[in-house]
Amino acid sequence: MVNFKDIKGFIFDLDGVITLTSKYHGQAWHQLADELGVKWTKALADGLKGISRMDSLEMILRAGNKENDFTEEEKIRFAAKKNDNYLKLIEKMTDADILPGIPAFLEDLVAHNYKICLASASKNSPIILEKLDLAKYFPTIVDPSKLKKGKPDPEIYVRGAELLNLKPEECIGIEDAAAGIQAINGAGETSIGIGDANELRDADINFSSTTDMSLESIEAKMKVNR
Ligand code: B16
Ligand code: MG
Repeated sequence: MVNFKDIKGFIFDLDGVITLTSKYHGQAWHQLADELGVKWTKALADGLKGISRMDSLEMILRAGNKENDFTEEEKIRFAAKKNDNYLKLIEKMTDADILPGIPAFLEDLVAHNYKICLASASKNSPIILEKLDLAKYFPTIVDPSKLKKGKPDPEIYVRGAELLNLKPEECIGIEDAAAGIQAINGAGETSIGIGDANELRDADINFSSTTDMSLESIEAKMKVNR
């Protein structure tokens, strides 16, 4: 584990760390799965967390043994339809939808001159940050459409550190999904897992919720693990 004093930047996942969009993703995919005749299950809903839009569609089709039933064009149409529904569902999001502790944590990062970046698989993240009134904290956002591979591949976190002009070991990544923790670890950054510590056991540090996360609590946990 690196020394907390060497940390210069924080790279955030969006869904499950800053706000909860998974319920809206879930609703929109559920509707599409029903239309395609694929049985919707909790395992399927959980498996889609952190996964890109097209990879999510492939996962749903595989769950219904329909992976070979559609052309690329049809798949692109299905994904666009899901996204239209999703955009309608997130229309009413406001700063009340920010997870607890996040605004104070971001303020503290700014006050201590840490660099901040967003590493979300979501192409809709700039819209969501605007709705949450958090865009000012994120001058740097990794564009997921420019990436070759989605999480768990480390590419998105490698790119995040590059955009911040930092070495990976100077960065902390924060994630709520196992695929995301794998991506942070693969990038050579320090990983914080938010949520179930067993599910996220590969994280360097765990917090059960965003409420418990602060610069002080991170420093304390990093010291214990050294
Ligand atoms: P979009 P994250 C991810 O966000 C979601 O967890 C995942 O369910 C979604 O499919 C993905 O973004 C792509 O989202 O369709 O809006 O481009 O956890 O990486 O912030
Ligand atoms: Mg997430």
